[in-house]
Amino acid sequence: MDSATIAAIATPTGRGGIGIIKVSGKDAFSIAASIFKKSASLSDDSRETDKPPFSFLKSHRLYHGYIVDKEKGRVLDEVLLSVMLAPHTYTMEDVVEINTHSGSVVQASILNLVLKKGAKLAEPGEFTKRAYLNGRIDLTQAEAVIDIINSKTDKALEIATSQIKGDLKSRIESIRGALLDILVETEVAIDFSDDAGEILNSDRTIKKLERRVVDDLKELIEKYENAHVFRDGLKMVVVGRPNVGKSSLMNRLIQEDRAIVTPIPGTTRDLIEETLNIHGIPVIIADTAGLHETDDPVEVIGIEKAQEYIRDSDLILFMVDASDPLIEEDYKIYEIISNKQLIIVINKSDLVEDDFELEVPDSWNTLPRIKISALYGRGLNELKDLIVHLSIGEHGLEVQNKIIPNLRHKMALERSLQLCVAAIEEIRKETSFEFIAIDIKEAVESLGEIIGDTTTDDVIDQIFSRFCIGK
Ligand SMILES: Nc1nc2c(ncn2[C@@H]2O[C@H](COP(=O)(O)OP(=O)(O)O)[C@@H](O)[C@H]2O)c(=O)[nH]1
Ligand SMILES: [Mg+2]
Repeated sequence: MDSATIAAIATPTGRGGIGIIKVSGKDAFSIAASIFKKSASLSDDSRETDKPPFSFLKSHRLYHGYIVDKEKGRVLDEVLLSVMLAPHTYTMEDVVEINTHSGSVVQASILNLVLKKGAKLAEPGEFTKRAYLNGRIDLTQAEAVIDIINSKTDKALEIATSQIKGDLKSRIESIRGALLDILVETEVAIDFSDDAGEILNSDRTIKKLERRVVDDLKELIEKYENAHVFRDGLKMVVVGRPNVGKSSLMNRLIQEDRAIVTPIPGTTRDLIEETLNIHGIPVIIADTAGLHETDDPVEVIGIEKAQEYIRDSDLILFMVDASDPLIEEDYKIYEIISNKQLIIVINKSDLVEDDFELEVPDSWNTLPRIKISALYGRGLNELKDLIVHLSIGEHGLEVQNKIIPNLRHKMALERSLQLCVAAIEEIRKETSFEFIAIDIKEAVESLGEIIGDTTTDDVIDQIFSRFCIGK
């Protein structure tokens, strides 16, 4: 691991109450001491001469004082300095945090001073990566850090905090422990092949694999299927010809269900995008400008964007107008979206009789369909229920336990499951113990990828690249 001392501004840019500059590594204390003057010692330089410059800093204390650029003889800010000695810190290294007044110039000047004293600018996620590499947290807990930051609903936060506590890690470790027991038995059976039958009783081993490994793996995979949208959210888009009421529906939903939203770089588009909280699911909903044929180059770009967005979305609300028979344009739009998961939303139901049924082609009859009035807010709860119903598994809302694997975990769980099922089959067929051991060993490794024991550097880099600088 890179042994440089790293530093970064940990708080968001812009004006605010305070800003925090984090420094981690073996030189954190000496760097801090070289730029910090404790409040009482600002006018008293005598102490510095006979003691190492940072001996007055005690671990897990907060000091009031000033950041001073000694070369320029200038005080940069009045600050609080927290000092934390390894290993009881976020990174398990020496950590200093400088609580400054917030403001981009003051923070940048202090950071530059820290860098000038020998620190290296931290990469995105590097503090958390060090916490992982130094063994304070496993990879699932590191992933939970980013999940907490990205949480847009209470439920998403609950899942993330359970994971940061290590609940998923413990589950994986316990399954892996059971597999390792079986692996040891198998390997002993290989070494003492004459007594193999006594060492490895097939019925008992199969039962152990099924009860303590396969069932648990299946349960975790099911949890992903049933409830991952609570964490990952759902991308939904409203499409339909002009004037059917797409924007009216968006506005209604935003007023009722707007979730906690933070600006996420890279999502600014020419589409209007909002995050809703529908029964705990963070739903990113977008309103498309329209999908009609046009020669206007600006509109063409908008339509291309809409099509791209449709490709990436999980669910489409296909809106039609109850008060107006379907026309060619509706069918054309349907062709573009027909391979996606759809809900046909028949809007403006206030303009027709209650028992009115819009005439639709036979092929649409199997699609979920709902009548609403965006103008009067009618049918919105039913629409939300339908959205939730379509996006979570059968038992999604009942999932009490907060351990919900993410996609990366699920793929490793599936691979591990496959190998265990194969191993059971081999034991039944009395295949050689060598083959059984290979499968079990790979199943163990696959679980190791989840917690980070056997994860490749590429995957680790990819996980930490999703972090922001200073985390
Ligand atoms: N009667 C009625 N009018 C609606 C309803 N929803 C939207 N409208 C009206 O239809 C027009 C077009 O709505 P808008 O939301 O801009 O449609 P968009 O072009 O699909 O975004 C506006 O005059 C809305 O007030 C509805 O449920 N009932
Ligand atoms: Mg509109």
